[in-house]
Parts: sequence; structure tokens; C-alpha cells
Amino acid sequence: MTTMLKTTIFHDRKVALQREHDMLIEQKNAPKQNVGNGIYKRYNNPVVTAEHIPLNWRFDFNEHTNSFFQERIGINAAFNAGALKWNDNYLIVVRVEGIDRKSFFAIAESPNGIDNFKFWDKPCVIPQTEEPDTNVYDMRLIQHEDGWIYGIFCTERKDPFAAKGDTSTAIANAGIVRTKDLINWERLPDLISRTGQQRNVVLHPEFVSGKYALYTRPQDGFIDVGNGGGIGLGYVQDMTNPIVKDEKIIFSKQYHTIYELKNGLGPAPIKTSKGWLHLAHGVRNTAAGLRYTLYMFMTDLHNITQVTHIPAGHFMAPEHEERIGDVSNVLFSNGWIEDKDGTVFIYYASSDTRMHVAVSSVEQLVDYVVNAPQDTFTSAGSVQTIIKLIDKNNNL
Ligand code: M1P
Repeated sequence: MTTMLKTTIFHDRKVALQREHDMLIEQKNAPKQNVGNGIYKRYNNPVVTAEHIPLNWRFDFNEHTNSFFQERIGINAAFNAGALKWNDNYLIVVRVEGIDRKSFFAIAESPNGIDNFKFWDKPCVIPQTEEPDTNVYDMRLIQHEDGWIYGIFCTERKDPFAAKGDTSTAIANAGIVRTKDLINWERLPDLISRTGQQRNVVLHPEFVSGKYALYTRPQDGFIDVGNGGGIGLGYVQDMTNPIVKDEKIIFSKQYHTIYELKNGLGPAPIKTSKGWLHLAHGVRNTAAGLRYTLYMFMTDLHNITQVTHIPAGHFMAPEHEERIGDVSNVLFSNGWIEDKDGTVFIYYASSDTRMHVAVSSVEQLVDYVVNAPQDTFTSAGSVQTIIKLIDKNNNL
């Protein structure tokens, strides 16, 4: 191929890709046109996908070393993001997964929370502990009343006791970083708890009796939670020496529910006058594999171990294109933002592939959590719940 032809390819591809990328980032998002359930509004477009990753993270822009303007570093997915309002903008710390299977964190920022998410210049550099992480993912960002912003994420390493030839068994634990500027991250020791593994660990935003309160998800194995599981709560005296004490399960997995197999907390809870609003995911097994849906519950304002309200079933389940991806039939959320006016931006990922937003308000969410009926755990009970509503409506 002649040098001139190569130059044409390089320039044509570069211009076309840049145009395509700009159009994607600048695309306006709008709420779905259906009437919906009155609890939240989904939006038409995903807010962040693998294609949103800046071109200069993926392409070598030097014509001499990349004459075909080929993609040098592939990105597989952008999902499971923590979220935070920052200088009037909406930030999500995205789990970006390369085609090499390694996940890392990168911050994307939007002026309105629903579109125009642009990644910061570079991915986050997370310092290592003495035992380096093999893979990191699912960061929860928590603005704690102690003045720090904490990032609690899953750190995954190969199981040192895996049998010879077993190249997949891993151990999951909670890694902890803190920052004041979201650029410089201080790595603290990994969580020390009594259980074998931990994932979905979240810091409560306020002190509880002078201690840090951590929501946990103890598990026996890497995928299976085993006999334990559930959403736990334990206390840490000092985040620089994070030993969880008095870990107790406050929300167990339960037979014949959407959290039958396992569950885990999503973002840090939102404080309301009625109690703490929680968003979590529940997992059940089906003939088609695991199904992850989102559900909500509320805990007492003064006793955060006390679950006060649990609407039956899921709050959000994967629908339409959300159902398909790398790990299909999964919705997962570890980030939401409450605005001063009470608007709540719920950032959720579908099928371990892309990020979406749904918009609600504290008032709508509290109304839902407090007034939607609880699970009766039997079909006959569900029928009675429906008949009660029909009768109530008939008596109007
Ligand atoms: O693949 C679905 C999810 O599986 C895990 O969540 P959990 O520990 O609750 O089963 C995590 O790996 C999560 O990142 C992933 O989205």
C-alpha cells in the first residue's frame, strides 16, 4: 500500500471516528414516552457505554506508528458506577472493563445527570496494598460526615488455596480508598471481617454512636454466598484500621423471593424524614441462569439495623435491550444522586454492559416504599393482597 493511501486511510478514519464519538457524547437524552409506573422514569439512551470511552485511550493518534488508525486498546463494557454530585455536576465512577477482562475505575461527568457524560482525562489511579489487586470493580462513592469521600470497591485476587490447575477460583474483599478531590486517592487497608469473602460493602454516610457503620455482604465462595449471605451491618472504629465488629445480618436472603439466592446493597442509603431509603439487588436462579433485579427497603432513622418497610418484589427489572449483554438478565445499581430539590437520579447498569439513568424523587420513592404492599410469601397471600386493593377501589 502506498504511503499516500495510508495517509488517506489514517485521516479519513480519524475524522469519521471523532465525528461519531462527538455525536454519541452530545446526543440528547429524553424520558421514555410510556406513562410508566409513577415511581420513576427510565430514559431512552444509556448514559455511558464502552463507546463513550475517549478515543485517545484506545487509539494511537500517531500516523507513523498507527497508519491504519486501528484501535490498539479495546474496551468491552462500562457499567456498575458509583455516583456523586460534585461542583454542581453529576459524576459517576464507572467500572470500565477492557477486552483483557480487567476492570478499572474512570470518572464521567455530566452537567445535567441524564446526558453529555464525558470522561475525565485519565482513568483513576488506585494505589495498591502490599497484596496487589488482580481486578477491581463496583465502587460505591460515599461522602461521609467525617469530611472524606470514600470509595469502597471489590478487590479480587486469585485464591491462593485453589487446587493446582484451577485458574478461576478467586477471593473477593472490600478495598477502601478515600479522597478529597477525586484525583488523589489514599488507599487504606482492605476490610477485615470474620467471613471468608466480602462484596457489595457500603459505608453509611453518618457516624453511628461515634463509629463508622458498614453494610456488608458476607459470602462463603466467590459466586455462591453459601449458608450465610444477606445484607449485614458492622461497625469500624477507625477506617485506617478497618476491622468490622458486631457484624449482623439485617436483611437475609429468603425462599421464593427475588432475593432468594443472594442480595447486596447498592449505593449508600438516602436519609429521609421517614427513614433511610435503600436500593439493593436481589438474585434468583432460573432455568436461564441468574436473574438480578433491583429492590428497595427502608430502615429506621435512629436504629439503622431495623428494617421498617419492604415492598414486595422488584423495584426495577431488566427490560427490552437491558436484558441482553455480557451477563444477561442483570440490573445492578451502586450509585444514585439526590439533588437539593429532592430529585433522585438512579444510575443502574444492564447486563454487566452499559449504564442507564432513571429519574425519581425522594417523595415518590418514600411513597412507594411505605405504601406498596409487602410480600406474603405465598400465592394465596398475593391473591388476598390484590383482592384487598380491588375492594378498596370498589368502595370509592
Ligand atoms: O454479574 C452480575 C453481578 O455479579 C456480582 O454481584 P453479586 O456479588 O451480588 O453476585 C458482581 O460481580 C457484580 O459486579 C455483577 O454485576
